Amino acid sequence: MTGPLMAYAADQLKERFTVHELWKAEDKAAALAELKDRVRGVAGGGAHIKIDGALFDALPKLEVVSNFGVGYDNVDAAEAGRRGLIVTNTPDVLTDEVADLAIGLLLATVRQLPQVDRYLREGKWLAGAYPLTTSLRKRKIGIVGLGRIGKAVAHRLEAFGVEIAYHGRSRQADVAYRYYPSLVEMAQDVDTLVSVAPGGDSTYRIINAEVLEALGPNGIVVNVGRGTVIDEPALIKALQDKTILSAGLDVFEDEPRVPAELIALDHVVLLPHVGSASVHTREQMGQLLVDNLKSWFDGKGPLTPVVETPWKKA
Ligand code: NAP
Ligand code: 8YV
Repeated sequence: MTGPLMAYAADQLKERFTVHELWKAEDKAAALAELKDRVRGVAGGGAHIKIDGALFDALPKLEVVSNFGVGYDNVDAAEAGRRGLIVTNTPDVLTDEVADLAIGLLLATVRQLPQVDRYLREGKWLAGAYPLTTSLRKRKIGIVGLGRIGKAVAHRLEAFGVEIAYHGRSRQADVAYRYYPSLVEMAQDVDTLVSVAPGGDSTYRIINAEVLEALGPNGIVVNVGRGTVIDEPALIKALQDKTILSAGLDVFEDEPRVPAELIALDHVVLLPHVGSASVHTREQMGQLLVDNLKSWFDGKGPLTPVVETPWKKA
């Protein structure tokens, strides 16, 4: 294990395998040298230890990496593929939970729910009503990354009667929403961006100053994908200058460190990466992580390999 896992998953791993807890080792290089010829699987997740070529070099007997999370930007999956290793992730089991959170965060941002809550607690209601807020009514929503979670967000948004469009590298065959190959053009036509795109090089800071400017002064940005998808300094500047209206963020570029400039702004809603963080869904994710490893070491192949490391039954 490269980082701590919930007991629900860690206990199952310990029942079936000999588990080494790498993140607990004071001298990780020494721990890896000692484990060199024994480690055949890695259970990883979060940003604790990067799972990349250096780790693969250190563990020559490695066969499989089972990642806790559908996003695996913490794993160099392309390098794993080149070496014939398998990487698995936890798709689908968290889709509804994260989509629910995205809708909650969107509503919280538009209707300023945390700010309104603070207003009451601070006794300000006694002096007068909270100022009127902006509204979801008549908003046009552009989803960045219309994959499993993006589609679940769009499906929920249909019930709110808002216009929906999306941007990604390719048009999705199974939806009728308007597709924009250009993110800037979509930002010009909508007033709300909901990002559910993965991290990594291809999405690095694609929501940049130009996109934020195109979104305009009524613009709201919600991000439940990865923090690296947004140019954070550009977002902070747009919020400070009020060239966009507001933002609701569950993910940040350098978690768990959140820029003080963002925390200082009262017109943003900030969550500590809790999209999938319910007991139910984290257990489902933990189970899939464990089941991928069990299936692999039972000789049945991985259950949910990532695209960079496909697996075909021999
Ligand atoms: P998915 O089904 O693979 O969807 C990802 C979508 O992003 C696809 O529609 C893909 O479409 C699009 N995309 C990929 N690269 C892109 C690029 N360079 N530019 C624009 N769009 C791009 O994955 P998912 O299951 O929906 O999960 C999405 C992400 O959500 C994860 O990778 C993870 O980072 C994040 N997540 C966050 C939380 C949380 O707690 N906040 C929880 C779970 C997941 P194209 O291939 O057509 O571009
Ligand atoms: C997890 C996530 O919180 O699945 C993902 O991609 O971002 C979240 O569900 C995270 O992976 C746990 O480290």
